[in-house]
Amino acid sequence: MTSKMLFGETRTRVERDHALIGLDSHVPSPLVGWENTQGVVLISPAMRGGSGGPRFAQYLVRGSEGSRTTGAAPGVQRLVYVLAGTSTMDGKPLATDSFAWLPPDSKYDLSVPQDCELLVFEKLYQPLEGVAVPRQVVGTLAGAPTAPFLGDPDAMLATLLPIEPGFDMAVNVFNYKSGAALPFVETHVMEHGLYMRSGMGVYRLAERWYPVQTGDTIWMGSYCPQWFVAMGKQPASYIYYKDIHRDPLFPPIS
Ligand code: UGY
Ligand code: MN
Repeated sequence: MTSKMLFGETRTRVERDHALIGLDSHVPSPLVGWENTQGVVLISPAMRGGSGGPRFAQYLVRGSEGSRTTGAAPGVQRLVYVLAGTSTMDGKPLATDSFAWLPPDSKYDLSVPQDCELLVFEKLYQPLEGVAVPRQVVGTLAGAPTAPFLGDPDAMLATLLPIEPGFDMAVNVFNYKSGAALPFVETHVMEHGLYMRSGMGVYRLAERWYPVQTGDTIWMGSYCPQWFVAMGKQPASYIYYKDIHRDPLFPPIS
């Protein structure tokens, strides 16, 4: 049951402490750090002119002939998640719902053929004294530790990366049965970048309630009140980023 929006309308909103970017707003462009590659930058510090905005980037990579990358900008870590198709990492296949966490200043050969789509999170790595930078992690959603969120088996949370101080970011996948919800309105120092993998629901962001659906992107800044309920006939699933394990008195400069 979909109805086409009248021209001149969009659900997309960019507010002081949150944003919703609908599929209808996507504008592809060449991606810096990638060869022969078009993508859509969904979230970046530019969202609020670089000050007080997101401290990370989230973008889609649309595969094409010759599309590849060999590393991120200096000091930048990447989490690459395969939304569709199969990409190749150093000669090995990275199939749909697989991921790779790539440490800062590492080199690799990641190619993205036509019909493959990636979701990428990038963040300047914040070293922690006495703690080694972790090595590359490659895994699958199916193999990730998964548990009921705060005891609710209708809201299952999969954590893709190890919860260790070496990692200053987490990327998780939330699977909700229709009708399941976050148990309370969260307000926290961590920020989020979210991508709706499937289904629909209602997201509360600050003092607004947004209907959301597959393909939507959400930025939640630090301390943005947030709550979600899955609705409709199908389960809902989203993948999201959060910054963790670092002293809030010394945030990275954005
Ligand atoms: O990890 C989280 O903070 C998560 N519960 N937030 C969210 O899904 N909006
Ligand atoms: Mn949260």
